[in-house]
Amino acid sequence: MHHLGLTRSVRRANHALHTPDAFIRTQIPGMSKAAAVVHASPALGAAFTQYTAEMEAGGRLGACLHQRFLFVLEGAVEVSVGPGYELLVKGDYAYLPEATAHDVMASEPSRLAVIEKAYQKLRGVTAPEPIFSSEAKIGGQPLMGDLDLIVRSLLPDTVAFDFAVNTMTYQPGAGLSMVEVHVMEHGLLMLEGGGIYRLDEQWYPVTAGDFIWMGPYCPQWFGAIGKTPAKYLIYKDWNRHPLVQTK
Ligand code: UGY
Ligand code: MN
Repeated sequence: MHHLGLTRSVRRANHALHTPDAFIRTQIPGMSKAAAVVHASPALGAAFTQYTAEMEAGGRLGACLHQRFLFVLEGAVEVSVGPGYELLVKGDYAYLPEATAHDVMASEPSRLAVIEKAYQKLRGVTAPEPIFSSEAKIGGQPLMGDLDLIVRSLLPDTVAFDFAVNTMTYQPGAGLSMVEVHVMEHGLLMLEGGGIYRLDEQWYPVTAGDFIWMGPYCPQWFGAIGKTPAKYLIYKDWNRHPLVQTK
C-alpha cells in the first residue's frame, strides 16, 4: 500500500529516522536465505554499520571482518565459535571480536539486530573475548537516579571495548532529564512502546520498529508516551580518545 508519498523516515546531515514503511531488503555478500535492512553505514555518515537481518530457517549471516554484536529480536539462532554452538533466543545476544571465525545460523525464522564496527586497538590492552549472554541476566541501573528510566549495559564497561550497547526502558511519561549533546554517535532501535524523540531541532513521534541514527553532537532527548513502557536498544562508540578518528 502506498501513502501518497508520505513517510516518517527522514535523513538529515547529522541524524536519520528509518521507519518500517520505508525498509528495503538487500543481500550482504556471504548471507544465505537471509536479507538485511541496512539502517546505518558509512554511506549515511556513521562510523559503524547496523542492520536488521531477517533469516529463514537454515539461513546464515556469513563472515564479518570486524567486531560483530547481534541481539535476537525474534526466533532462535545457533552461533558457533569453534566446536559446539550457543542457542540464542529473543533477548539473548552475542559479541564476536574482530577476526573471530564464527557461524550464525537461524534454527527457525528469525530477526536479529546486527552491529558491526572496526576495532580500535589500544596499546597494552588485550582485545575482548567473545560474549554470549541475555538481557534478562543484566542488572538495571536507574539513569541519573531516575527509577523510571532503567539502563542495562550489555557489554562490560572496560577499555577493552570500543563500543557500548545498552537497553533503556522508560516507564510511561518518563524522559531523559536533559537534552544530551555528546561526541559519541548512536544507533537506536525502538523495541517496545513509543514516544517523542528530539533530534537536532526537530521532534519526531517514534514507535517500536523504528531506527534512529544520531551523529556526533546531535542534540537528543526522548520522552515516553503511552500506557506501556518504551524500550530501545542503543549503540554508542565508547572508551576511545576523540582525536582517534573513526571515519
Ligand atoms: O547513553 C546515552 O548517551 C543515552 N543516554 N542517549 C540516549 O538515550 N539518546
Ligand atoms: Mn546519548
